[in-house]
Amino acid sequence: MKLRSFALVLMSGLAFTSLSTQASLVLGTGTNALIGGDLTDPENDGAADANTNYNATFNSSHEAFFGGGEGAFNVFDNILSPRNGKWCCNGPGTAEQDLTSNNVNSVWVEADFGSTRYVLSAFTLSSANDVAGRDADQWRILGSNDGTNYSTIFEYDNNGTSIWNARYQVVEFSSDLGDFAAQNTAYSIFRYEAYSVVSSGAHQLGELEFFGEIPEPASLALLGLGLLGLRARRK
Ligand SMILES: [Ca+2]
Ligand SMILES: [Ca+2]
Ligand SMILES: [Ca+2]
Ligand SMILES: [Ca+2]
Repeated sequence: MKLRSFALVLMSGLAFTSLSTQASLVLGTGTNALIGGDLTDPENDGAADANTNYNATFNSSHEAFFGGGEGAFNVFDNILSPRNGKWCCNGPGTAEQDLTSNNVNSVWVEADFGSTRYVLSAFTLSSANDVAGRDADQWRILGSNDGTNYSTIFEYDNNGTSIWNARYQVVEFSSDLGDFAAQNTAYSIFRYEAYSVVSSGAHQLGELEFFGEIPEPASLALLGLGLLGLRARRK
Protein backbone atom coordinates (compact mmCIF):
# COMPACT_ATOMS: atom_id res chain seq x y z
CA MET A 1 0.00 0.00 0.00
CA LYS A 2 3.03 2.26 0.17
CA LEU A 3 2.82 3.29 -3.46
CA ARG A 4 -0.77 4.32 -3.07
CA SER A 5 -0.12 6.47 -0.02
CA PHE A 6 2.67 8.18 -1.89
CA ALA A 7 0.35 8.73 -4.84
CA LEU A 8 -2.29 10.30 -2.62
CA VAL A 9 0.27 12.66 -1.12
CA LEU A 10 1.43 13.54 -4.61
CA MET A 11 -2.11 14.29 -5.73
CA SER A 12 -2.79 16.38 -2.62
CA GLY A 13 0.14 18.53 -3.65
CA LEU A 14 -1.12 18.83 -7.21
CA ALA A 15 -4.58 19.73 -5.98
CA PHE A 16 -3.28 23.09 -4.81
CA THR A 17 -2.38 24.06 -8.35
CA SER A 18 -5.40 22.64 -10.16
CA LEU A 19 -8.51 21.80 -8.19
CA SER A 20 -10.41 20.64 -11.25
CA THR A 21 -7.82 18.13 -12.48
CA GLN A 22 -9.32 14.81 -13.56
CA ALA A 23 -7.37 12.78 -11.10
CA SER A 24 -6.97 9.35 -12.66
CA LEU A 25 -3.45 8.54 -11.67
CA VAL A 26 -0.72 6.73 -13.60
CA LEU A 27 1.07 4.60 -11.01
CA GLY A 28 3.77 3.34 -13.38
CA THR A 29 4.32 0.32 -15.59
CA GLY A 30 4.78 -3.35 -14.86
CA THR A 31 3.83 -5.72 -12.08
CA ASN A 32 5.65 -3.66 -9.45
CA ALA A 33 3.43 -0.65 -10.22
CA LEU A 34 0.31 -2.56 -9.15
CA ILE A 35 -0.95 -1.50 -5.71
CA GLY A 36 -1.36 -5.12 -4.65
CA GLY A 37 -3.38 -6.67 -1.85
CA ASP A 38 -6.69 -5.74 -3.44
CA LEU A 39 -10.05 -7.05 -2.21
CA THR A 40 -9.84 -10.19 -4.34
CA ASP A 41 -6.54 -11.21 -2.76
CA PRO A 42 -5.55 -9.12 0.29
CA GLU A 43 -2.52 -11.35 1.01
CA ASN A 44 -1.36 -11.16 -2.61
CA ASP A 45 -0.86 -14.92 -2.53
CA GLY A 46 -3.43 -16.02 -5.08
CA ALA A 47 -2.34 -19.23 -6.82
CA ALA A 48 -3.78 -18.20 -10.14
CA ASP A 49 -3.66 -21.36 -12.21
CA ALA A 50 -5.19 -23.36 -9.32
CA ASN A 51 -7.69 -20.54 -8.57
CA THR A 52 -6.98 -20.83 -4.83
CA ASN A 53 -6.09 -18.33 -2.04
CA TYR A 54 -8.55 -15.78 -3.39
CA ASN A 55 -11.24 -13.99 -1.38
CA ALA A 56 -13.61 -13.88 -4.33
CA THR A 57 -14.99 -16.18 -6.98
CA PHE A 58 -14.71 -15.00 -10.55
CA ASN A 59 -16.96 -15.05 -13.57
CA SER A 60 -16.79 -13.66 -17.09
CA SER A 61 -18.59 -13.40 -20.40
CA HIS A 62 -15.81 -15.28 -22.22
CA GLU A 63 -12.85 -17.48 -21.30
CA ALA A 64 -13.86 -17.97 -17.65
CA PHE A 65 -10.54 -19.37 -16.44
CA PHE A 66 -7.00 -18.54 -15.38
CA GLY A 67 -4.13 -19.68 -17.54
CA GLY A 68 -2.20 -19.63 -20.74
CA GLY A 69 -5.22 -19.48 -23.03
CA GLU A 70 -5.28 -15.79 -22.11
CA GLY A 71 -8.26 -16.44 -19.84
CA ALA A 72 -10.38 -13.67 -18.37
CA PHE A 73 -9.39 -14.42 -14.77
CA ASN A 74 -5.78 -13.50 -15.57
CA VAL A 75 -6.82 -9.93 -14.74
CA PHE A 76 -6.73 -11.13 -11.09
CA ASP A 77 -3.39 -12.98 -11.13
CA ASN A 78 -1.35 -10.08 -9.67
CA ILE A 79 1.02 -9.95 -12.64
CA LEU A 80 1.47 -8.04 -15.87
CA SER A 81 2.93 -10.31 -18.50
CA PRO A 82 2.14 -11.69 -21.94
CA ARG A 83 0.01 -14.82 -22.45
CA ASN A 84 -0.73 -16.23 -18.98
CA GLY A 85 -0.83 -12.75 -17.39
CA LYS A 86 -3.58 -11.12 -19.43
CA TRP A 87 -7.07 -11.52 -20.83
CA CYS A 88 -7.42 -11.57 -24.60
CA CYS A 89 -8.95 -11.54 -27.24
CA ASN A 90 -12.73 -11.75 -27.40
CA GLY A 91 -13.73 -8.32 -28.53
CA PRO A 92 -16.77 -6.12 -28.55
CA GLY A 93 -15.45 -4.50 -31.78
CA THR A 94 -14.17 -1.02 -32.52
CA ALA A 95 -17.44 0.79 -33.25
CA GLU A 96 -18.65 3.34 -30.74
CA GLN A 97 -21.76 2.05 -28.99
CA ASP A 98 -24.67 3.95 -27.49
CA LEU A 99 -24.27 3.05 -23.82
CA THR A 100 -27.83 4.16 -23.05
CA SER A 101 -29.12 1.38 -25.30
CA ASN A 102 -30.20 -1.97 -23.91
CA ASN A 103 -28.48 -3.83 -26.72
CA VAL A 104 -24.83 -3.13 -26.14
CA ASN A 105 -22.31 -5.71 -27.21
CA SER A 106 -19.80 -6.33 -24.44
CA VAL A 107 -17.20 -8.48 -22.76
CA TRP A 108 -17.00 -8.56 -18.96
CA VAL A 109 -15.21 -10.08 -16.01
CA GLU A 110 -16.29 -9.83 -12.36
CA ALA A 111 -15.33 -10.68 -8.78
CA ASP A 112 -18.05 -12.02 -6.46
CA PHE A 113 -17.45 -11.66 -2.70
CA GLY A 114 -20.42 -13.81 -1.66
CA SER A 115 -22.09 -12.50 1.48
CA THR A 116 -19.49 -9.75 2.01
CA ARG A 117 -20.34 -6.30 0.67
CA TYR A 118 -17.84 -3.53 0.08
CA VAL A 119 -18.11 0.16 -0.66
CA LEU A 120 -15.75 0.61 -3.61
CA SER A 121 -13.26 3.41 -3.01
CA ALA A 122 -10.69 2.80 -5.77
CA PHE A 123 -9.70 0.49 -8.60
CA THR A 124 -6.82 0.10 -11.02
CA LEU A 125 -6.87 -0.95 -14.66
CA SER A 126 -3.67 -2.02 -16.40
CA SER A 127 -2.92 -2.31 -20.09
CA ALA A 128 -1.64 -5.58 -21.53
CA ASN A 129 1.35 -6.25 -23.72
CA ASP A 130 0.31 -6.13 -27.35
CA VAL A 131 -1.10 -3.55 -29.75
CA ALA A 132 -2.77 -0.52 -28.19
CA GLY A 133 -5.62 -0.89 -30.67
CA ARG A 134 -6.92 -3.70 -28.44
CA ASP A 135 -7.33 -1.36 -25.44
CA ALA A 136 -10.90 -0.48 -24.43
CA ASP A 137 -12.21 3.01 -25.17
CA GLN A 138 -15.70 2.48 -23.73
CA TRP A 139 -16.03 0.60 -20.45
CA ARG A 140 -17.67 0.66 -17.04
CA ILE A 141 -17.11 -0.51 -13.50
CA LEU A 142 -20.39 -1.87 -12.17
CA GLY A 143 -21.65 -3.06 -8.78
CA SER A 144 -24.32 -5.64 -8.00
CA ASN A 145 -25.77 -7.59 -5.10
CA ASP A 146 -27.68 -10.22 -7.05
CA GLY A 147 -25.77 -10.82 -10.28
CA THR A 148 -28.77 -9.55 -12.25
CA ASN A 149 -29.12 -5.86 -11.53
CA TYR A 150 -25.94 -3.80 -11.97
CA SER A 151 -25.33 -0.15 -11.07
CA THR A 152 -22.72 1.98 -12.77
CA ILE A 153 -19.97 3.18 -10.46
CA PHE A 154 -17.65 4.53 -13.14
CA GLU A 155 -18.03 5.00 -16.90
CA TYR A 156 -15.30 5.73 -19.45
CA ASP A 157 -16.72 6.70 -22.83
CA ASN A 158 -14.09 8.14 -25.17
CA ASN A 159 -14.25 6.35 -28.52
CA GLY A 160 -10.83 6.14 -30.17
CA THR A 161 -8.80 6.89 -27.03
CA SER A 162 -7.96 4.59 -24.14
CA ILE A 163 -6.78 5.59 -20.67
CA TRP A 164 -3.24 4.31 -21.36
CA ASN A 165 -0.20 5.63 -23.21
CA ALA A 166 2.13 2.71 -22.47
CA ARG A 167 2.08 -1.09 -22.28
CA TYR A 168 1.65 -2.66 -18.81
CA GLN A 169 0.62 0.78 -17.51
CA VAL A 170 -1.25 0.84 -14.18
CA VAL A 171 -3.86 3.59 -13.81
CA GLU A 172 -5.74 4.23 -10.59
CA PHE A 173 -9.23 5.72 -10.24
CA SER A 174 -10.50 6.64 -6.80
CA SER A 175 -13.35 8.43 -5.10
CA ASP A 176 -10.83 10.16 -2.81
CA LEU A 177 -9.27 11.77 -5.88
CA GLY A 178 -12.67 12.69 -7.34
CA ASP A 179 -12.70 10.23 -10.25
CA PHE A 180 -16.11 9.00 -9.13
CA ALA A 181 -18.53 9.98 -6.40
CA ALA A 182 -17.96 8.63 -2.90
CA GLN A 183 -20.15 5.54 -2.80
CA ASN A 184 -23.09 5.07 -0.44
CA THR A 185 -23.99 1.57 -1.56
CA ALA A 186 -22.01 -1.55 -0.73
CA TYR A 187 -21.88 -4.33 -3.31
CA SER A 188 -20.87 -7.98 -3.24
CA ILE A 189 -20.05 -8.15 -6.97
CA PHE A 190 -17.82 -5.79 -8.94
CA ARG A 191 -17.64 -6.05 -12.71
CA TYR A 192 -15.48 -4.55 -15.44
CA GLU A 193 -17.42 -4.43 -18.72
CA ALA A 194 -15.99 -3.24 -22.06
CA TYR A 195 -18.11 -2.10 -25.02
CA SER A 196 -15.59 -0.98 -27.62
CA VAL A 197 -11.86 -0.98 -28.32
CA VAL A 198 -9.63 1.55 -30.06
CA SER A 199 -8.85 0.02 -33.45
CA SER A 200 -8.76 -3.77 -33.34
CA GLY A 201 -11.47 -6.38 -33.24
CA ALA A 202 -9.89 -7.92 -30.16
CA HIS A 203 -9.97 -6.71 -26.55
CA GLN A 204 -7.21 -7.12 -23.98
CA LEU A 205 -6.75 -6.22 -20.32
CA GLY A 206 -3.71 -6.87 -18.15
CA GLU A 207 -4.94 -6.50 -14.58
CA LEU A 208 -7.83 -5.24 -12.50
CA GLU A 209 -7.66 -4.33 -8.79
CA PHE A 210 -10.59 -3.36 -6.54
CA PHE A 211 -10.27 -1.51 -3.22
CA GLY A 212 -12.95 -0.68 -0.70
CA GLU A 213 -14.25 -0.98 2.82
CA ILE A 214 -16.89 -2.99 4.60
CA PRO A 215 -19.36 -0.36 5.83
CA GLU A 216 -20.12 -0.22 9.54
CA PRO A 217 -23.28 -2.29 10.02
CA ALA A 218 -26.35 -0.19 10.76
CA SER A 219 -27.00 -2.32 13.85
CA LEU A 220 -23.61 -1.35 15.28
CA ALA A 221 -24.26 2.31 14.57
CA LEU A 222 -27.64 2.04 16.29
CA LEU A 223 -26.05 0.25 19.24
CA GLY A 224 -23.59 3.13 19.50
CA LEU A 225 -26.44 5.65 19.52
CA GLY A 226 -28.28 3.54 22.11
CA LEU A 227 -25.25 3.53 24.40
CA LEU A 228 -24.91 7.30 24.00
CA GLY A 229 -28.58 7.65 24.91
CA LEU A 230 -28.11 5.45 27.97
CA ARG A 231 -25.16 7.55 29.08
CA ALA A 232 -27.16 10.74 28.58
CA ARG A 233 -30.04 9.44 30.69
CA ARG A 234 -27.71 8.46 33.52
CA LYS A 235 -26.38 12.00 33.85
CA1 LIG B 1 -5.16 -14.56 -0.80
CA1 LIG C 1 -4.76 -8.56 -7.12
CA1 LIG D 1 -2.68 -10.14 -15.03
CA1 LIG E 1 -13.89 2.21 -30.29
